[in-house]
Amino acid sequence: MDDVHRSLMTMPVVTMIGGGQLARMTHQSAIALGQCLRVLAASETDPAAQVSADTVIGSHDSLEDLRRAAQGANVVTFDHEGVPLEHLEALEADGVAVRPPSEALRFAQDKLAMRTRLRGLGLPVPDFADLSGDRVAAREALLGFGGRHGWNIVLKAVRGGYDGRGVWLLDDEAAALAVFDGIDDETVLMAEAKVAMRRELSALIARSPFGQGAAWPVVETIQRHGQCAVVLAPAPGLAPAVAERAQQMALRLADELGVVGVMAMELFETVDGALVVNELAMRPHNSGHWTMDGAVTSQFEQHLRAVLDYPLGATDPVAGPVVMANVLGAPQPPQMSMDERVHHLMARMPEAKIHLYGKGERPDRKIGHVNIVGAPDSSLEEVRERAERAATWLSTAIWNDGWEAHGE
Ligand code: AIR
Repeated sequence: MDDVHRSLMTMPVVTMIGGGQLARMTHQSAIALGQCLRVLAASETDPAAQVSADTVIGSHDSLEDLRRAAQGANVVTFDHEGVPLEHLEALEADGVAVRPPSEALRFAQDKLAMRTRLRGLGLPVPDFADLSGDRVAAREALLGFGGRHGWNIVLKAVRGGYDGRGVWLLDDEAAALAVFDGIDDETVLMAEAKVAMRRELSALIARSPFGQGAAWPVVETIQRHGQCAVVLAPAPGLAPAVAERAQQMALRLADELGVVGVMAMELFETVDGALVVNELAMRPHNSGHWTMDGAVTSQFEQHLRAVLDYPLGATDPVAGPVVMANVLGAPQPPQMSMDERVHHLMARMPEAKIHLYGKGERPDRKIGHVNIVGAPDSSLEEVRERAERAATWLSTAIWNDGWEAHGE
């Protein structure tokens, strides 16, 4: 064996199930750490399959494909929550190191199990109702729950929803019943009380099997059309004691559940300043994309460190406030090619850090993001204006401040 192969053989192999943008960006960090992330992707054109030399084409729903992808890998981890729990348990029974383990991941896959467990641990959650099981009884439970909350409720699919899919914000009985009665037999629903909130926050942490924990500054997330559009890091005007409480809640939960890797705890800050847990994700998360340019250790590197049980990296911000703005597919993809849009953005905003995922432009689909890292004395408003201007340009080929390049 030659030297290169001998040295490669000592480096770990991490398999990520799913070939989306989260796997693609994890791959970037794997390269820096001397690894090649193996991905199980549905097709060769998936964002991560485009860049990984070690792609296994297959389905996360097939145990056989999962076993092929896990073969010889040090650990198996995830870019989405969609892998059936029984397959994860089968891999674990084979002796595969599944991280996060199925015991923890099931709480990120099943919102009803998550709510129940969180409440059991004494963490603040909105009031909720279990609408699983017998449809007639569940309909009765919905009527009772809706009535108690003045129909100020949300219906959620217990499994499978993300980026606004599988969530219905409702205001009256007729709308709630229309959703409930129209749902297919496979979808299990739950109901939650709407929280009177000031804003949404995210506490992003990482935990290693050794038990080391690390927390990035708590951020504010701004949602549009039910999905994250902009992230302000750190959350402006957040009382240090509240930020610390959010971090402690996330770290404690990760410990209690045995989470390994990056975990995002999405929170509501209520109008009276309390925190309520909304969702959990046990993987790199949109609310952590700012760390790629704005923190000493990015969430993608940290996820690899954590699943491989390396010591964790520093989570400090590198400069002033950071704003991340998602590039979302426009309602009508612009005539101008993405490449030309990139040229124009680079010409006008040389400081913009561009991250594109190699995805087709479908309306509202996350196809990339832009980070603007402010100077220590920058105002958040000014940094945010730049980030949103850049992301809107990449989405639509329109400058939202009316600017037009002259002399072309
Ligand atoms: N993802 C997973 N859960 C939430 C999100 N945003 C990422 C993963 C997944 C990709 O989004 O990287 O593979 C799927 O994106 P799309 O646009 O193809 O649905």
